[in-house]
Amino acid sequence: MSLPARFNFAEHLFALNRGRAERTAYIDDRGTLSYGQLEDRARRLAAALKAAGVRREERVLLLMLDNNDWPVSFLGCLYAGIVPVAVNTLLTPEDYAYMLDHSRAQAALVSGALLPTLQDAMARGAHELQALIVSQPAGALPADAQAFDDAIAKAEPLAAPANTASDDPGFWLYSSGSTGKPKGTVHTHANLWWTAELYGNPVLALTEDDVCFSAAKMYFAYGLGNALTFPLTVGATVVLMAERPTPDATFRRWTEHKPTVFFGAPTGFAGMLASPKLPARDTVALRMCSSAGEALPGEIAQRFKAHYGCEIIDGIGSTEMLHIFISNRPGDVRYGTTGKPVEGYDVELRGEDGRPVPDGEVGDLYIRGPSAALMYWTNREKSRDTFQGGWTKSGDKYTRDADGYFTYAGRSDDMLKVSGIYVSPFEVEATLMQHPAVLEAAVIGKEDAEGLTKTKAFVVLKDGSAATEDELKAFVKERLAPYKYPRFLEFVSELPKTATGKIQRFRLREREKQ
Ligand code: 3SK
Repeated sequence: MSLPARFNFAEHLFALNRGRAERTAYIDDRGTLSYGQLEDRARRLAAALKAAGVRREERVLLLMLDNNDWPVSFLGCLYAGIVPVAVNTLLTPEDYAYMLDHSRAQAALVSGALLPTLQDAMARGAHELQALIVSQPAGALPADAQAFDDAIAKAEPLAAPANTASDDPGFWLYSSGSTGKPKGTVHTHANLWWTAELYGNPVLALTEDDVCFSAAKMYFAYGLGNALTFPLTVGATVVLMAERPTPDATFRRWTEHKPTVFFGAPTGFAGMLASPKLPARDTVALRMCSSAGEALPGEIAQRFKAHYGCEIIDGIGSTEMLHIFISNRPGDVRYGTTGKPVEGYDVELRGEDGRPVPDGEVGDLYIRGPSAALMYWTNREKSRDTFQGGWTKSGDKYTRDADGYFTYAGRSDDMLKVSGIYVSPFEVEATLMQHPAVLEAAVIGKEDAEGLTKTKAFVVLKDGSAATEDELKAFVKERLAPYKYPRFLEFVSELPKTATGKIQRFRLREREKQ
């Protein structure tokens, strides 16, 4: 398996689907987009961006809800050799201000509903935006902005793709760490192809008759593969949903659009199984489900299978590796495990001495494979720590059994994964400490009754001050992305600390287990 030295992933997908111009590529809440329209609109957007002065290799912020304009934007940028920086739509103006400055984005593609947040970000700090293109504007546009549909209508399709190299930077995703700012993870055109070649095609084995639906949004590496790379590689149809993936919203798409393959995360599956509105088996068309983001408790997968007769294929991937590298396989699912390495990826579990650990022992997970990111942009220290001579450090701990199945054993750092999204305890603690009544705080992960991780905060109040649990939760919710607020909160008189004053979160974790 290899790629030519010159390779443009958008052109690769368009060429694969030129015989399917009339078939539906995407369905969103407003209508459908055929494969022919997808290519035409993406090439027009590519021309519009160039006309606006954006040059090859320059970055464009892509802050958009999942709808038909998202793949047009992403592929339009790639076609022009422009680098989309696809960002989480749930973040704060401060987060976007950092991303604009750090990526030096020259233009932004933004959903109308998110325009006020972006404008707030633009007012906060340095940015180099020359053009603002607004998808589905909610009202009158600012003088310097243009509507997405107008920009596309005015442009002629760009005649030819940028002559990109397979290893050229193709796009960025931001990845969060336990400390510091989010890291701009730079992926190549080839990396997208590799995830389809190694995981999408052989493991999922989608066909053009599949209808795919991903609860994970496309700005996540998981969602990008599920709703773009893998289905478009085989000419399948994708259902897109702009709203939050609540059980009700998901059920509506299951019964209206009849997806055959659903991509979710454990918290979502648990929520759906607990819902009194869970659709009956004969009202849906699911043939296979995928789960990632956090380890899937076996019991949830078994209850789902009993109800729908359909397997949930659990796997683990990362933003750095772009998609899944250890996975169960359809027809070979071992509940409670993440399965076996995907062919084409090498996986090692290393002990504290850096050497491989024997089966049954917990080790730090390292992966080697061709879809690894190039680097974290302008972050040499963290790039060196994560991308080590062909191997990528995942930050997860795993065990392998004698049959070769891998089982999740926690994170190597203090990071938490809540509903499949990384949360830094330090960020939540720092926010709690901005409250006038809070002296200090420590945040850990706590398993709920379903075995899924939620955030728990231990809070010490200042002498003579008062605050309620709800007040502090609301305080965090107002200041951070909503998924980061602590679901559990306990007031304590002091926090366990080392002699040098460092909070011992592991002691709090142990206490929770008792
Ligand atoms: O969280 C995961 O397991 C995952 C899977 C695919 C792509 C990206 C990620 C983070």
